[in-house]
Amino acid sequence: MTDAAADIESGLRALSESFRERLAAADDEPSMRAARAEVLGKKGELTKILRGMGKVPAEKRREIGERVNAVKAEVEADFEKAVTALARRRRQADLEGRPEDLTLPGRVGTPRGHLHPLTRVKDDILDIFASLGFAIGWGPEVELEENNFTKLAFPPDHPATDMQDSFWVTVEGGEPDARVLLRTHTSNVQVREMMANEPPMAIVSGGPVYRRDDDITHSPMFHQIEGFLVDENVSFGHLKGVLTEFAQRLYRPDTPVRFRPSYFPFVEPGAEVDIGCVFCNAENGSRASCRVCKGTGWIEILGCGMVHPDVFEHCGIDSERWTGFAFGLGIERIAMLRYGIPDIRLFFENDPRFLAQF
Ligand code: 2U9
Repeated sequence: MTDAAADIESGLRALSESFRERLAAADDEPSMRAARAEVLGKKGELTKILRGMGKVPAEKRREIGERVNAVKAEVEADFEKAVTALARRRRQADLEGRPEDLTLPGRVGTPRGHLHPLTRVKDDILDIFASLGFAIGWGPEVELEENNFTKLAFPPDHPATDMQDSFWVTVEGGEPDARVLLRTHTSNVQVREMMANEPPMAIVSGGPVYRRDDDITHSPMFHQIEGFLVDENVSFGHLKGVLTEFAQRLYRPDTPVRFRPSYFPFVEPGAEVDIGCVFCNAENGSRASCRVCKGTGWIEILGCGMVHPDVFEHCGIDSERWTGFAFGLGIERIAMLRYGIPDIRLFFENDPRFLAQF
């Protein structure tokens, strides 16, 4: 072999050797690329070695040329192998070093929604009446004055009919003297049922009602449940029996229940229903300081009475033949008592910290 050819040959060997060492020492891909560029780059070591090519005799050039190509291919293959091995080592270290198993279910769990506390209380109350044989009725929230006040025998000067106490609605293109408002109670359901059907009937319904009130126990929109039962020979005794059963199913079978005379324009006689305070206990002396019953031992839960004969007549029912009782309650009040909620506005703010407690 000529000297020039031998020099190239030994240069190539040294180059392969030192490239392999540099690859082995490189611990990231950029240093591996740098090592490859030092060998194969335009100004790299191979270019320097090939400067001696001119001195190689013509008959040797082909052999040396093949050798050069083989070294180039070897460098490329070593480089690819090293890069792949590095990626595999990294992945392995990553897997072994990672404390979490990403396939495990989350610790917090998927948060699930639930019914609003008012919906739960409403459903519980309607379920009790449904189990006592009442059908569930429905009526619109935007109602004629006639179905909201007039047919219920509200005197024309009753404060609830004042502009201050109701939300009146202007109906564009409606009848010129049709007076329309957001219903102030769910009594429109009973009025509509009586206008459309013949007794006997026992119907209960619940939903939003609207009044111009706003403080910690009154909201301009709140929810009521009302019901009534109409048949022949219905007495105040039936009213007491049904509502006592209702209160004792809603609270406890031994809950004391009392009926106190009261006035509502659409019933006669009218009464309010109290239950024995479930928050205090007279025996252990805490009653006087009870904030819920204010020391009386009783809490009011609903109003009721025998349907006024005028109301029957306004709704096309013969008051000589049919009698009936009716009742009404505020769902928020029952829910505030049940869950100890101090401010009615909490129900409507949709604060998840409040709602998550039910
Ligand atoms: C018809 C005939 C009679 C429904 C009644 C009450 C007594 C009553 C209040 C409770 C608290 C409303 O939510 S509240 O402010 N309701 O006390 N409601 S009797 O009597 C009717 C209804 C419709 C045709």
